[in-house]
Amino acid sequence: MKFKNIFLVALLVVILWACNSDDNGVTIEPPKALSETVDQDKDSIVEYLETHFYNYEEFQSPPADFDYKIVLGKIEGDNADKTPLIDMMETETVTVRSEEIGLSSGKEVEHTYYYLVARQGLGVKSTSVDSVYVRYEGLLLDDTVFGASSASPTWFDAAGLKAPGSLSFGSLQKSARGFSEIMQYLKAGGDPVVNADGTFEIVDYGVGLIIFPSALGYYSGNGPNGNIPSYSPMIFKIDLMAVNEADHDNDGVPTHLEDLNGNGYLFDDNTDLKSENSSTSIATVPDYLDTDDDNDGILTRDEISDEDGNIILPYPDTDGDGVPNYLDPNN
Ligand SMILES: [Ca+2]
Ligand SMILES: [Ca+2]
Ligand SMILES: [Ca+2]
Ligand SMILES: [Ca+2]
Repeated sequence: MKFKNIFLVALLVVILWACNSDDNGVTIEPPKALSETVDQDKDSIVEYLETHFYNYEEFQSPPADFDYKIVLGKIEGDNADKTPLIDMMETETVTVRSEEIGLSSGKEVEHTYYYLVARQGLGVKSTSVDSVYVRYEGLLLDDTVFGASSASPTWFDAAGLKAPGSLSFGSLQKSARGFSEIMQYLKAGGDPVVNADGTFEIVDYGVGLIIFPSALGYYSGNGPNGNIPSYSPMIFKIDLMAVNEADHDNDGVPTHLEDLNGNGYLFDDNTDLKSENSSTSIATVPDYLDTDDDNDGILTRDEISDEDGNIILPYPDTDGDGVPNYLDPNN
């Protein structure tokens, strides 16, 4: 319960801060409706996909010195006969709730993103909610690069990047949700290769590209560096070097298994939502951050462990109703 309390205090601080910031004399325009931006974004993304290609020939028949970097180009001139991205990318649809972008209208709007696996990778498969070690480059649809990792990869919390709200969710910084979605289609690199000088490198890592609408990005916001125009669809090139399975609340249930409805989104899985809503608290805690998922007063970890602290698999279900004890307040 201690973790939950800390989390609630953090959220309260954020909300108070948010209220204050409305008070500085600047008129804050309400964000546009999702139904307005979704079609605009789709049109501009499709136009991009019809007029651009990537260096698929190099990925198909890699030259000896190929660096496995995705290069995007326009279909014109010498490249007029290239196959456009629209014929090479896969699509997936996710639901965006208006609350996630700071609107309280209770709308849910389907959004489509486009992705491409240029190289699968030879290591472990990722999910879109684990800890990922990546290199990236982010672009706008006018091909401007707005940000990139250095040559060295960076660890990201793919789950936290999907946090809703225009500010943040608890201590989680709101980021581009679409950035995390590509991870589930890629695998990490193989075992690191140790060089003669003792340094090591990761080879055979996954390489992917994702293009998504602004509601999966910063929407009406401008990104962490303030250099992204409002309502920008975004493009990310991703090298997935390594993956660590996450258990954010350390309750013994891996984070990807706390996505109970299996939609890759963790903020709509909250087993004890009813009791959290009926408490005096203003905040709710999704399962992946909740150490007592069913709020029966027994920690999740204690409900899935034996006397020696080992996790019991499958998770115990004493009354055999198909709901494991840690999600069953009656058990
Ligand atoms: Ca979910
Ligand atoms: Ca909860
Ligand atoms: Ca939990
Ligand atoms: Ca419990």
